[in-house]
Amino acid sequence: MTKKNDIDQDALVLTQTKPKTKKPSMYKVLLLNDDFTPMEFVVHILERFFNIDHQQAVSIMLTIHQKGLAVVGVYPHEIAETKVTQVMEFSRKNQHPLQCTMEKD
Ligand code: TYC
Repeated sequence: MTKKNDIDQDALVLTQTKPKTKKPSMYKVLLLNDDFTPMEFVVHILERFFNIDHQQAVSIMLTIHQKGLAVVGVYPHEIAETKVTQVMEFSRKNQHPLQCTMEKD
């Protein structure tokens, strides 16, 4: 075949090697302060749903208590949504007004 045809095939290979995946957008999960949820309940939430050790959970809970809120994890959209749902459901069942939200990182 001609030289011209060889060049066309090289161009096709380059097109096919373009990356087909991209990193998912990440979302911050935030826990909000309130005047009623017991401190120990918030510590338990951080340990149970965010896999944070006891000492660090106490520290983060106190940060929320003092500053009003804290980021407690950063996850892809579906995982962040699951965390928010789990926290809201568990808080509601225990009759605490604890609020958990997510926002794009
Ligand atoms: N402010 C609550 C209290 O004094 C404790 C608390 C901490 C509540 C963190 C919510 O996300 C929270 N009992």
